[in-house]
Amino acid sequence: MKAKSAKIVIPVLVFSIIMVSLSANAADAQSIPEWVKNNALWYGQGLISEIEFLDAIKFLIENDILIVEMQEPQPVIKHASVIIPNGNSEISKAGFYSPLNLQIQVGTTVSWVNEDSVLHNVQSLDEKGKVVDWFNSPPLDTGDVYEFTFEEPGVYHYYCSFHPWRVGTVTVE
Ligand SMILES: [Cu+2]
Repeated sequence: MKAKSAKIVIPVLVFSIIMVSLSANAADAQSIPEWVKNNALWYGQGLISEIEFLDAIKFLIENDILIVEMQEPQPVIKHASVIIPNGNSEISKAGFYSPLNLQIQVGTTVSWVNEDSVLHNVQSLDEKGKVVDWFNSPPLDTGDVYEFTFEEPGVYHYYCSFHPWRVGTVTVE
């Protein structure tokens, strides 16, 4: 008894999927062959096997009559960059880290990119402005990149030990 009711439910379910697809792809409405329509009926009546019935569905998918849209999960952005721009070595009202306060989610990898013509580094600072070994780059030449992944929320400050007036912030939420 149980098997019989399942047999009826499946064609109804499949046909409702086909209807949804057809409403979105009206141009394909005529392209469902009669034998496919009959297959569903016959399957519901127990005249053909499940494999034969599913073959009809497979036919619809393979011939792009039934469009199955796969939705890829949106990747969470887990990468961000800080540019060390030209003029960053100077004591000036320009040439700041860009962005000066980077806001990211936990688990984000940050790349510091030295786009200046001068060597820089990235040294993490504690709340008293003392260098701590949370994230510390070697000297970065022009074009060099230093990466660090932030796994804990917090407000992180850093500076360049060659140009200590340049202080930046990474806020991790
Ligand atoms: Cu520097």
